[in-house]
Amino acid sequence: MKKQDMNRDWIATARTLSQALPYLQRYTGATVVIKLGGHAMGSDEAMEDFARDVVLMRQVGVNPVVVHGGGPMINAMLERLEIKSEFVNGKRVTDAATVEVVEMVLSGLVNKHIVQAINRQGGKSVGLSGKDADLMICDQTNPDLGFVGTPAEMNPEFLQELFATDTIPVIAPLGAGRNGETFNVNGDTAAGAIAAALTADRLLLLTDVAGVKGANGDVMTELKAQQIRDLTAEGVIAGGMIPKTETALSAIEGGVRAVVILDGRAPNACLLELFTEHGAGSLIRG
Ligand code: X2W
Repeated sequence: MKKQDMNRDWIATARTLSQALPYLQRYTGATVVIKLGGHAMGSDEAMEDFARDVVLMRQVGVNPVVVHGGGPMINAMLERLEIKSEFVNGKRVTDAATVEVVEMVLSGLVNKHIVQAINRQGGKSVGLSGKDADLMICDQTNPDLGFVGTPAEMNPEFLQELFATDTIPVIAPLGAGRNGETFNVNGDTAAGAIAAALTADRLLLLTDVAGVKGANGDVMTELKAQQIRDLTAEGVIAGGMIPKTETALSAIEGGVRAVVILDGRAPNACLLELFTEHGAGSLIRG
């Protein structure tokens, strides 16, 4: 690169930082829950980029909370152990053997992978699940699904203590049952419940699609809750998008200010959404 062009590059970087000031000010002290789905977790480089974005958020005074999934990683381990698995309405039928694997993979492998990536970028991250400090007490969703839980009682107070010490919680979507059971919770559902319990300013649902598509196939950048209901009734919102939009609606009803559904594989997706005028994905408000 020519010296002159290189200078231009740095000038553009400085300009970008300067233009971010109002956004940085707006989000100081804000709580942002980020759901990182298994399908949005790409290469090691992509994880490094995600971790850097989260550490930057913490650095500028945001309280980021990462809630993760890991469906594909659970599938891979179940296959290695030759345990068959099926989904009913987007939820894994979870017997006693399966829930052990789910907990080992999510709380162990996936959770620690994310924690380590954040710490390598200079953050201070701790890994938890919904069991820690009774964060997410669950009831059984439906006897036909086995150990699948629905969040019933949330105890998020201890997360405030972590925020006060600049600690970034990374949470696996498992919950404790009232009789000592372990429940497997859909990652989106867990993220929505945690965001509502914290009355978060933003819930970012990082997926592998660009956002909610309208009737013409284009991504809708802003939607009201009522539009989601209408588009779902019309069949425009369908398939795998339904659990995401349902999570968005219940999070908003639970007091979350806005929910964004966005492509987590896009570079710096979280920063683009929070700190630029451009935004990313579909922003949903009440
Ligand atoms: C999910 C939990 C992981 C998850 C499962 O067992 O796959 C249920 O289905 P993604 O990557 O976000 O899909 N739990 C009840 O949600 O992972």
